Amino acid sequence: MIHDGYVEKLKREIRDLCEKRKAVILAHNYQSPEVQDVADYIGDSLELARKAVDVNADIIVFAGVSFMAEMVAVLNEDKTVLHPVREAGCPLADFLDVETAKKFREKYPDAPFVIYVNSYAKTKIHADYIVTSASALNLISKLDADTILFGPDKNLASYVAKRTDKEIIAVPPHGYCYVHEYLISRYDIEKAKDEWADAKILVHPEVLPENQKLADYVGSTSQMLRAIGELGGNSFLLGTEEGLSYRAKNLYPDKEIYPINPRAVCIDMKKINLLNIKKSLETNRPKISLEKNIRDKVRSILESSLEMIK
Ligand code: CIZ
Ligand code: SF4
Repeated sequence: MIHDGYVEKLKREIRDLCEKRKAVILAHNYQSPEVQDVADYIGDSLELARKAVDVNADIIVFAGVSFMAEMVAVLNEDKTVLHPVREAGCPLADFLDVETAKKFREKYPDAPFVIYVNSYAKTKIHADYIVTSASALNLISKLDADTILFGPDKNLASYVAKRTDKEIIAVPPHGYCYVHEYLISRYDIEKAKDEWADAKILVHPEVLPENQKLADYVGSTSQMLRAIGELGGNSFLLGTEEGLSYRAKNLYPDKEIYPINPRAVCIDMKKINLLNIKKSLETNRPKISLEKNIRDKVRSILESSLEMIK
């Protein structure tokens, strides 16, 4: 049987390896409790990519999915970026391939193309701007254009469209994250409301638009964490991947915080575990490597996008 002794031993071995190899572990908000516990920093994709620039380390171990590890590599040319499970991808990112991006660009040559960070570097280079769910609305509101191409999440596209006077064309029209679309369903939200009548409901903009309406607050993971502190009240239900609740509870130990659906699990996020983090540190692989022209292009798009939302 796997028991606490095993987990604690792995954590100690990982921390020793980090010290020996001058490595830091960055973990996404959706990682499991034990991975969050062993990490040096926890955050959303952009917070982690920026953190990696500041840290004094030779090696970054990235606990999250591959498009996020790519973003860390884009901003950290001089560091080795290890991603313990190469196959930890993102089914939402898979909706937007290079061919689809090119096809929409040809059809709407005058529309700026804003791409969600949940996409792969080889597709990002065909976009004009890169956003996260925390920055999409802010950046798009500032664009001097009436029609905007946005992908790959149709629900985030709808969230932005409702809050601007611009026409947002979803690229492709049907892209979604299965965790947010199917596992934070109307049923899950109504059931949670029934059980926790006084709790505030916070959901991610990747949930269906009609379900966003059932919430007290809609925002990205970093925005939800901030909102818990700002909204008032003592109990909160989080409508996103269940890992965020562990992080939120650590940040707000005095508040009651639960996932709307404890079974809202992203399989790819959870492919990362203590054993494969340890192995990655021991073997120095798998390494993220991006072609120089792709890395430079993504960095330039990202930097101009960050400049716009300052
Ligand atoms: O940008 C991120 O980290 C993702 C995928 C979600 C979020 O809302 O933070
Ligand atoms: Fe992709 Fe959804 Fe998993 Fe995030 S939770 S990595 S969007 S599949």
